[in-house]
Amino acid sequence: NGLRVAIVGATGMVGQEFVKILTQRNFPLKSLTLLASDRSAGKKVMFKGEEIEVKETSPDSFNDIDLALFSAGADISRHFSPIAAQKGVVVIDNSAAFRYEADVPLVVPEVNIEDAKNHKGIIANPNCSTIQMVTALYPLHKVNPIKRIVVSTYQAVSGTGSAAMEVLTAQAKTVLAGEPVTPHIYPHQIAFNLIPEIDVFFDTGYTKEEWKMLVETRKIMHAPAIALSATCVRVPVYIGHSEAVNVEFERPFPPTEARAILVQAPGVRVLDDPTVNLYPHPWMAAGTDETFVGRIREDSSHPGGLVMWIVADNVRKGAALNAVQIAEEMLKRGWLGG
Ligand code: A2P
Ligand code: 11C
Repeated sequence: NGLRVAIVGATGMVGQEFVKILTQRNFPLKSLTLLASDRSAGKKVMFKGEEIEVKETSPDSFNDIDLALFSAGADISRHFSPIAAQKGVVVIDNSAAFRYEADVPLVVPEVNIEDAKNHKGIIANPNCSTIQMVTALYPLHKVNPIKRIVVSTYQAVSGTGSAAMEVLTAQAKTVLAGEPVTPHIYPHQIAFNLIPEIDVFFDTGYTKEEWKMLVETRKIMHAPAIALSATCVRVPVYIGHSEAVNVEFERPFPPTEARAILVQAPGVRVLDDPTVNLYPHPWMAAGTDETFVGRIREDSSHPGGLVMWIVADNVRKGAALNAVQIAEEMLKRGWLGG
């Protein structure tokens, strides 16, 4: 027993987190295949005290596989996911390639694991900023439907990949040395700065990252009428996305009631005591599995509205962990393997 699992993009940031999480959670494995580009073929990765050799991804890579976790970019997903699915592999894809297709479930286990049951071979893992927001908001939405969300994000450079983390370090050293920075990866300097641009701009003036938060939230929560306006900002933080979220419900929602619901909510941890400076922040959330919520208070501009601050590790809950949790929940329900 156990599954034959392949990781596509195993040398990348999310890919390496997949390997770590499968170990940490003792995921039931029959075999683990690590796939990347031809550049990485032959590299060795340690897994539970054993060396596994990375192989180049090819159609044949998926011949004896039950589950493939993809995080090698949308182009690789677009090319290889249908090939894998055709061979009977269940694909959980971390890219945006298939998220918005009607017959591809977009899943956050705490919200809509039931959607995964009717997959046609490919299940999509949502964008990191959406995952943590819906994890925290869905328990509230269930008891008092959300009408409108206004959210501002503070997103870590790891969302861009490992090269962007190196750019932040290099630029910080350059600034501290009093030298001028030449922007790289981002259109402006990211060290000691912030950049209100994530992904491409649309004609509406919103970026694709901001659009994703709207479209994905509606799809995951099965709430097509929710209105949402996002401003997504890159900040000089290595790991951990933060979000200031302003939510309007159908009925007034006293903060004490919301706090009591969130304390019980799966995957959520409330850290909210201003008297002792207790609230989540990215440095403490990095390396953890929960979605943290703090600063829960009534919206002073809208009676009955709530304001809160949501933080999670974007590489774990925002990517690799959420995908592994989908697989775990499907296994539990007998929807995967066997
Ligand atoms: P490689 O290391 O061989 O380039 P990140 O998100 O950190 O940038 O990582 C991207 C991941 O996608 C890496 O594991 C990378 O492998 C992988 N990748 C890039 N191009 C391809 C490709 N053509 N086929 C398979 N994997 C790829
Ligand atoms: C970021 N949210 O922080 C992005 C990374 O659609 O999966 C993930 C992009 C995506 O830059």
